[in-house]
Amino acid sequence: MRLDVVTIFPEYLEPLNVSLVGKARARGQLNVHVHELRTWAYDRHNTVDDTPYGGGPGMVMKTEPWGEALDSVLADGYETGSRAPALIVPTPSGRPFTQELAVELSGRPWLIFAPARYEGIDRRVTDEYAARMPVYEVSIGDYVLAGGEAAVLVVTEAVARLLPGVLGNAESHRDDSFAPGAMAGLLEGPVYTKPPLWRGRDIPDVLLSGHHGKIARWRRDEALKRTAANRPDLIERCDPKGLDKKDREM
Ligand code: 6GU
Repeated sequence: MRLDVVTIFPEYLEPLNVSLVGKARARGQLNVHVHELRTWAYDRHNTVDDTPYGGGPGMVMKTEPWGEALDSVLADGYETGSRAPALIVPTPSGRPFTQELAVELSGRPWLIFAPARYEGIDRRVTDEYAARMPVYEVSIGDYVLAGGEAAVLVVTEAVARLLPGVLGNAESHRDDSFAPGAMAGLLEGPVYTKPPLWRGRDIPDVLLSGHHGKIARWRRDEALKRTAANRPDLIERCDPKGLDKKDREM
């Protein structure tokens, strides 16, 4: 997969060199290019923003630098054989970024991120590229960040770990909170490892029982309790057919 990020703060994307994403890059599973938007500014002050039409506070990112930047990134990608780009525009006004969307994006060969600072990018930029490729406006939650760069890191990590061969153990996706499967729609419950006794705290006996059926039942009950406590909205939305008799007794 090829990833391009166009930003006025390339340093903000340094974490893409680290950990899971960094390793995926080193292995050649992910081909990442970070570009400085100001490269495509056209005045001596490297201006990338201006005051909003219609008035109001804040600044709006200008059309021309974004247009030049995206055209250049697209030309480079096509020249080197990449195909089927999608543009990702992180914005608090976007659709919620979910595991389902992460799975969809992980199936695409080329993602171009356009994180904005200030009040956002002139609408004509997204309109222009939406005529040529899918454009995803995504929000990573109901709060406001100073810019979209942190969201690029979030989306990249969620997508990269789904790429074939990136996670060591393919099984590790299976029980992910939000993954489809037996625990669909439930948050993961607590986990434990050695030592068996720490500061007077032991671990639930069932985990030492060796009884796989009982362990699975216990994990499911813990997942239900945690979901009810932290995300009652997920319990409301859950398909009653996905609940067994013991679940309903919880
Ligand atoms: Cl993607 N960008 C910004 N600036 N704020 C956000 C966001 C994105 N998602 C939630 N808040």
